[in-house]
Amino acid sequence: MALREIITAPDSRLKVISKPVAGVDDALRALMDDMLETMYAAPGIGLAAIQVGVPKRVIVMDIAREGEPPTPRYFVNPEIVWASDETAVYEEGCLSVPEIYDGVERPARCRIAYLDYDGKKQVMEAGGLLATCIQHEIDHLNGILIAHRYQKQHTKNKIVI
Ligand code: K1U
Ligand code: ZN
Repeated sequence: MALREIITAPDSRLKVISKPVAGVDDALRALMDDMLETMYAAPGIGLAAIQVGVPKRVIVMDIAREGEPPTPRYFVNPEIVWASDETAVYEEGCLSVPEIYDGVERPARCRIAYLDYDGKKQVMEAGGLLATCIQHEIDHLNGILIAHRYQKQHTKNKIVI
C-alpha cells in the first residue's frame, strides 16, 4: 500500500468526468487499498479516485466515528438508482478544497447500485452521513465540487474554482 497525493482546487483534473471500470481486478484493488490509506491519513471519511488523479469511477469511504471499529467501504461504478424527495443540509468538507465547509442540500436518503471490493453487484440504501458522503463522492466522479453546489444554492455567492 502507498500514500497518494490528494489534488486540490483549482486543479482542472477535478472537473473531469471519470470513466466506468470494466471490472474489479488486483490492480483496481491495489488502487482502492492506496486510496483508503490516503483517506485515513488525510484524515477524511471519503475519497474518489479522481482526487488522487485517477479518472475511474471508484470511491472509498469509512464513516465510523473515533473509538468505533473501522468500517471501510468500496464502491466501483456507483449509480444512484433512487433518491428521496426529502432533503437534508449538512456542513460538508472536501479534501480537495481544504479548510472550507459549506452547507449543502441533498436528498436525505438514496439507493446506490455498485460493485464491491470483490466485484460483486450490490445495492445499498443510505441515510444520514452515509447518504451525504456517497453523494459528495459521486459528485467528484462527475467533476462537481461542493463550491459548485453551494453557488447553485446561494446564487449571490460567486466562488471561482
Ligand atoms: O471527498 C472528500 O473530499 C472527503 C470529504 C468527504 C465528506 C465529508 C463531509 C461530508 C461529505 C463528504 C472529507 O472527508 S472532509 C473531512 C471530514 O469530513 C472529516 C475528517 C476527519 C474526521 C471526520 C470528518
Ligand atoms: Zn470532496
